[in-house]
Amino acid sequence: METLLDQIALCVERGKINKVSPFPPDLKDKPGADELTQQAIDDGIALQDILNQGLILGMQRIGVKFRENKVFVPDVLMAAKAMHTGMAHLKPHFDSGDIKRKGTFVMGTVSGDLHDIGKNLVTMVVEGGGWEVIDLGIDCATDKYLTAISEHPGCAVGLSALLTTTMVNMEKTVKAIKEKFPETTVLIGGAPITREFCEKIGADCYSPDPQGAVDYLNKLAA
Ligand code: B1M
Repeated sequence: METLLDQIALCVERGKINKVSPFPPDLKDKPGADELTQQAIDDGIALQDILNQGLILGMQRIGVKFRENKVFVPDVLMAAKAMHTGMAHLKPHFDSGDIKRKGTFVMGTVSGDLHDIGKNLVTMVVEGGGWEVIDLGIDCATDKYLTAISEHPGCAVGLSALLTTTMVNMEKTVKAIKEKFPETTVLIGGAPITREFCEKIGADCYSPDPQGAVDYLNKLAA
């Protein structure tokens, strides 16, 4: 029998936000991540299970499908919206320390680069994977990353670049991070980035897609 947690995972995966949401059409008039998460809390299901076996599982499934080109950007956006709606019910429990996140991930698009669609997808999928995400935005100078790292000790850092001309800024920022905070794990990505470039500039991980980034982070947290 389908459990409440299965239903929550399905709602996130399919982008079903709440009962009044008409999307997806085959789930019209059915409760969404909003109502089902509240119901799970009311039923006394462990909060960590609601997060891990409901919301995060759904987001992980959509991340894998996106990597395999089985779904597209709008599907990930809808899933993230459903995830956020459910997470809103858990937020007071995060604030009180009843549920723990896996760690903190600081993410930004590098200096001189204004592209943020890929960066936003990475932040959504990583957040959906159970991480607290600090989104530094676009056009991030090196100092912005360094300040964020000192404000969030132990965080992992992600950099995105979409222009061949801003790859040089990515290199400068990664080198500065590794010089000042050698223990900090640095992930990089973006259309022109390659594994060879990652090795050359001394970053720890290159992923071509958001799910690869969260898989790498999850291994670190395990
Ligand atoms: Co720009 N642009 N753009 N642009 N733009 C490209 C990147 C370009 C390839 C287009 C082209 O010429 N064919 C080209 C770059 C060429 C090059 O460098 N060799 C280009 C150019 C030249 C420019 C301008 C210079 C144009 C001009 O003004 N003359 C200018 C630069 C502005 C600046 O940044 N300083 C510019 C501006 C813009 C817009 C503002 C109009 C807009 C951006 C809007 C926005 O982001 N809010 C834009 C867009 C939309 C594009 C294209 C069309 C799409 C980029 C995109 O969002 N892709 C792009 C051409 C193309 O790709 N077809 C292009 C979808 C997104 C989901 O993919 O960001 O790769 P992506 O992210 C992926 C992965 O790479 C990965 O996960 C994501 C999901 O799979 N990923 C990570 C990304 N970061 C990661 C980090 C990780 C892990 C994975 O770990 C940390």
